[in-house]
Amino acid sequence: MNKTISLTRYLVEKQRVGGHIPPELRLLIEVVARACKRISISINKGALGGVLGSADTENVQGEVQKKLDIIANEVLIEANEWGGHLAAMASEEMDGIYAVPNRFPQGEYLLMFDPLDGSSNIDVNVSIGTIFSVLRKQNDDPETVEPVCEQDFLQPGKQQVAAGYCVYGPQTTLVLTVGDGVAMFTLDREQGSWVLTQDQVRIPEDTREFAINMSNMRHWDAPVRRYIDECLQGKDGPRGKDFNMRWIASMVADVHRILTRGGIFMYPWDKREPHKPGKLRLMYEANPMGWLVEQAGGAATNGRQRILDLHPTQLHERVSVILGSRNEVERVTAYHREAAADGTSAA
Ligand code: P6P
Repeated sequence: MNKTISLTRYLVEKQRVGGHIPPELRLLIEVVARACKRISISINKGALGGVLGSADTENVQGEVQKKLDIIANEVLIEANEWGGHLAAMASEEMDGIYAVPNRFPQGEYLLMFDPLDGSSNIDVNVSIGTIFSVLRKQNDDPETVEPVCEQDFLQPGKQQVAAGYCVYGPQTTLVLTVGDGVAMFTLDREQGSWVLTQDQVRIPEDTREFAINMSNMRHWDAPVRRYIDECLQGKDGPRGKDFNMRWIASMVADVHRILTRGGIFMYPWDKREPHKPGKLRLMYEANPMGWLVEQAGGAATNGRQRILDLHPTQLHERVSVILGSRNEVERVTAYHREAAADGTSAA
C-alpha cells in the first residue's frame, strides 16, 4: 500500500518537527481546508445546484457579485468564526472586517481571503479559486482589551504566518506554505481527504511563458511594453528565444501553472485608472501569492519593491503585481527602475 500523507499529518509534523506552527494555527489551516472542500462541492454542482450566475449585488470593489462569491464567503465565515483561533476575518466580499462574535472565544490570528477569485470564469466552467492569508494580531497583550480593528490587519506580507489557495479545476488542489516551503494537496473525493501530492515545490528560475492581459497593451507603462515587446520578438530578438503566452483571467489558475512549470504573471499599473496602483488586492491576493512564489524560489514585486515589504494603508488597497520565475521578475523590475531613472515611466 503506497504511503499517503494527509494534510493533517503534514501539519502535525510541521508542528512537531521544527515547531513551524503552533496547534492553534494548525487547527485554523485545517478549518480553512475543510471550508474549501465544502466550496468545491457547491462549485461542482454548477447549474444543477442553481449556484451559477449573478447575485445582482455589488461588493466593496464595485464588482457584480456572483452567487458563488457570496456562498464561498459565507462558508468561510461560518467555518472559522466559532473555533477560538481567530480574532477577526476580512474578505474581498465585505466592506469592513468581521470581528469574531463575543459568543465565541477570541484567538490571536487574523484570516483574510478572496473567497472565490476569478469568478468571471464561474459560468464558463474555467478554473477558479479561494486565496487565503493568515497574520497574527500584533498587539496581543492580554492586559490591553482593545477590540480588534482594521489597523490590526495592516501588516506587511512578510508578517504572514500561513498562506495558500485552493484551485477548483480538473483536480481540486490546496497549495499551502507556513514558511517552510510550498506543498500541494489533491482532494481525494472518495475519502474526502487532502493528500500530499507535491512537497518543496520549486519554480524554474527561467521561463519561456508569460501571462498578461494583452488587450491592455496600449495602456501599459514603458518598462512593461519593453519586456513584452522583447518576448514577442522571439529568438531573433534580444531574448534569443521564442515565448508562449497564457492568460486564464483567474489569478489562482495562472499562479498554479507558474508554481507547477514556471512562468511570469503580470498585472501591472496602467493608464486606464492612473490613480490606482493596479487591479489586484495587496492583502488577500498579492501577499499570499507573493509568499507562495517566494517560498518556491520565485520572486514577487510591484515593479519597484518586493511585494511582501509593502506597508498597507487600507484593507482593500490594490497593487501592481509581477511574480513568478525569479530571473524574469528581476528583469522586469530592473526595466522599471531604469524607466524611473531615465524619466520614461508614466507611473
Ligand atoms: P482581467 C479575477 O477577476 C482577477 O482578480 C484575477 O484573478 C485575474 O488575474 C484578473 O482579475 C483578470 O483581470 O482584467 O484580465 O479580466
